[in-house]
Amino acid sequence: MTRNVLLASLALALVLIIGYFVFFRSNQSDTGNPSQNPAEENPSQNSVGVSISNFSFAPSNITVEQGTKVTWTNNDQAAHTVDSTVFNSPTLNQGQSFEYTFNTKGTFDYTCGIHPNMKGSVTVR
Ligand SMILES: [Cu+2]
Repeated sequence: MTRNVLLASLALALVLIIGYFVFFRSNQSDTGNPSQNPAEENPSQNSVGVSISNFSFAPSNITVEQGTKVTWTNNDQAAHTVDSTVFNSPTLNQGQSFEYTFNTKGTFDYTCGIHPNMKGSVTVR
């Protein structure tokens, strides 16, 4: 009788141990997934947004890694452009965007072609 109870206890312990390892392994594969996510997040880290609002670029001066795509979005009712010696946007009406990928290191100053007092820069390192 006590031997049967002992065997039942051992069987239960065995089931719990197996269950623990199955659970532990499934958790390990779960923790494996987040390590894949940073690689998937890298492309998004290589894109930066600049808002055009209140007749200014925000942020006006940014520093990005080589290969970063910068997207300017006009949030003003007034039309603006993004003009430099290496890139020129079309006229951006409210809600429209312009993007440029910076593959060359250096500092690129730009202005709005319609409002020359609006200034910004992108430093690529
Ligand atoms: Cu403007």
